[in-house]
Amino acid sequence: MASETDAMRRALVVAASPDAPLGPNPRVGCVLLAPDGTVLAEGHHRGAGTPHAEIDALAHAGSAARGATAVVSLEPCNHTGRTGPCARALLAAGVRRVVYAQADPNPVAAGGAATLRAAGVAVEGGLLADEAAALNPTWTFAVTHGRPFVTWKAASTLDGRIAAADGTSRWITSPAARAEVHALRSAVDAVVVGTGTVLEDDPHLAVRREGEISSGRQPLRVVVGLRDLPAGARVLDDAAPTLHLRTHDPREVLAVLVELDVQHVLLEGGPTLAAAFVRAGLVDAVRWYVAPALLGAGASALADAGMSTIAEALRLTVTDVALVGADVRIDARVLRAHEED
Ligand code: AOF
Ligand code: ZN
Repeated sequence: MASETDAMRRALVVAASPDAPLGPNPRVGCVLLAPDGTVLAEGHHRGAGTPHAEIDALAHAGSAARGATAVVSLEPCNHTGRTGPCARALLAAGVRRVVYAQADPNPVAAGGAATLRAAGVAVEGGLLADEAAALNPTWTFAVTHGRPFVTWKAASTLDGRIAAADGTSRWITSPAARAEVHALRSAVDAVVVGTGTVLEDDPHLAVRREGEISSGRQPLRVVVGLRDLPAGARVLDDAAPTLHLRTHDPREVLAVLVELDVQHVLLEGGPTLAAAFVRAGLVDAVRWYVAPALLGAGASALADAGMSTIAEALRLTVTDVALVGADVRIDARVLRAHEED
């Protein structure tokens, strides 16, 4: 016997099964309960193009699904995309009640709750909705805002310098911090730098583990700017796909990327590119490594972003602080007016 809340907790756990990849689709779980509260079946989604969680659970339940309650972490879809629509499949299986957590923010897929209600199914939404959204934070952000979530990563000295006066910048932070950045890259969908960074530093931007190119997830490498890239640039090798966007407009960059299913961007560019994103209001979070070192002169992490008086400072909320090797890691969020409550 499981309560609907217990079943939803279980749906959230199975949604995050190890075989549910980070990718363009949300991670979704489903538990089917018999009228007496017995668990009939569980199911989860395993990535774009595979059956949705509801279909997976229905396949396991077979005819026992008749009269059941479906507990799903996302509102059942109403569209025929790569698969679906799940609302129709639940009806066809004879499910009588549907409890979902997060309403589907995807305009293409939304409307399943209304379809089910219109067909006489009892539908309840919102149970553990925040937990469900937290399972797919960047998917939720990207489909709600129509653009990827942007995390700006920077590494500086205590006095905010990213290079010395003579331009030397290798290595400000310790190996432990640099290893973490590779793990962060493998968790995002795209890494973005400017042409200036490619021309000056010739970064590789691929995910490496212990010096070797990782065989796991590699983000799309994106270079932004009008200048041509040198033919031998390391970013052009075949370790990961690379895209050169000949624009300086962060909005345009994100518009192209969201169409390519990029939901989380890691901005690793220099001070000019960072300033363009800050100026456009398109930095959502900051991952900062502070090395306990002082330079006193040299480039600062952020170029002029259009603020000239203290009241205009971009204020962040720190979400986490940790020591990484010899350095301090700070994670912070940019809270927009409507998010502050
Ligand atoms: C999933 N898994 O279990 C559910 C989803 O590309 P498609 O056709 O598979 O559709 C993806 C959309 O379907 C997704 O963005 C979400 O709005 C909805 N529900 N998606 O990937 C699932 N239930
Ligand atoms: Zn579906």
